[in-house]
Amino acid sequence: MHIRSLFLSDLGQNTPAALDLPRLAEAAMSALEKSFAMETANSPNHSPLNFAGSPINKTLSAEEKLETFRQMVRIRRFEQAALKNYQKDGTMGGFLHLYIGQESVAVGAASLMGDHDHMITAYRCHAHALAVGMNMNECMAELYGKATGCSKGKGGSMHFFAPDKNFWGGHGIVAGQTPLGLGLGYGLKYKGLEGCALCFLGDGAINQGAFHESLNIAALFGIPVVYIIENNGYSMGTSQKRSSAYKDCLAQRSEAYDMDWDVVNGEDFYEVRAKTHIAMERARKEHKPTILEIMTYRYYGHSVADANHKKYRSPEEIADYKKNHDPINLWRAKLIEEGVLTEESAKTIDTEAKQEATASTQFAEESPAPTIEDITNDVYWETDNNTEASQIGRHFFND
Ligand SMILES: Cc1ncc(C[n+]2csc(CCOP(=O)(O)OP(=O)(O)O)c2C)c(N)n1
Ligand SMILES: [Mg+2]
Repeated sequence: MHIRSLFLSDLGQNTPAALDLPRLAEAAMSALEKSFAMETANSPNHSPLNFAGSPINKTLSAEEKLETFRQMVRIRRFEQAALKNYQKDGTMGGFLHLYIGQESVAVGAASLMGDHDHMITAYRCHAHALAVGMNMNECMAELYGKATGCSKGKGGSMHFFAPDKNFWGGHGIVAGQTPLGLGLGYGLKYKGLEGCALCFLGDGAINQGAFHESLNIAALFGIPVVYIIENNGYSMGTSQKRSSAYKDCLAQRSEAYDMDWDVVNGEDFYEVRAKTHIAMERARKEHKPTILEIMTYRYYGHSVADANHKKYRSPEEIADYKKNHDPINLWRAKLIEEGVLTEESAKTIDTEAKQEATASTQFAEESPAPTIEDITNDVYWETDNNTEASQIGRHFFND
């Protein structure tokens, strides 16, 4: 049995049926994948499932590998500090959706981005923000609703943004980001830029009409967009099996739109990078969209308000993931095995990440709150720029 099938069959009745990955991969194989498979098949050291040997991973330097590990650790420590702060004294409010357990997905994808690539995601956005290079201070301050936050304290947990880093948020309407991701890709093609849009969504978002409308246009117009389903098995308290109709997997639905797809084992950092890279190249060079379904898991509830998260899944299931499938532990072990990381340097990276998170808490707590005068700023471009339309209060229709 393939490792991923084992991984899924461990999960019990609330989880997707075991996937036969080799068969699915064969069905979904593109020309690029075939050339990689042929290359690896011809090399005595690399089997097609040895993703460390994929072209994009072979070129990773030791320093770059360490950097990806550092990013994952920073994200986890940031979120653990955020949870602690949230529960501390009530000064942090609003939603808090933690990404803990899924770190390899955002970091793997962000590590592949070039100057013309863009990223957009749903409300579980802390990791994507840090992975594209936002700093902990602006992110923690945003959680506290402070003026120094990345969205000036008006967005909170669900709305981290950094347009200067090609990061377009942080969206609360389930699947609302999917037509926006399409638009990012359309913009690239329209401007003749060789880049792609990475649009993340949850397994619960795939049944939304807006997503299917986006898929249709993406395939019809040849838009350079990669839809990445982060399949953590649950949408709020509902398992994938109880919410979605599917044959073998969710990504396979793309076949109805004549679109390429693949399923990815999210706990294997090399696999995340290898398969995401193939999809990104397909978008950049051939203007073809792809759906990737990355199998992953969240350790905490849907948000901090989800106190019953051990009722819709067993404590054993969560414990199994933490013990056997944690993406940070697995990447750490791989890097130690490769001689890139030592136990000692791993500890140093962890200590530094904790210190950075603590410092960001202090920064956020000491930062000023937004002023009342600022409350209507950054809502309408017309108001901010004092256009004629804003003066008559009719922003969109002049007749
Ligand atoms: C259009 C819409 N319907 C319902 C909701 C309420 N809601 C918020 S998150 C969520 C579950 C989404 O789950 P999934 O897409 O799997 O993402 P995950 O939370 O697992 O990352 C729902 C139903 C919403 N925000 N928007
Ligand atoms: Mg989900």
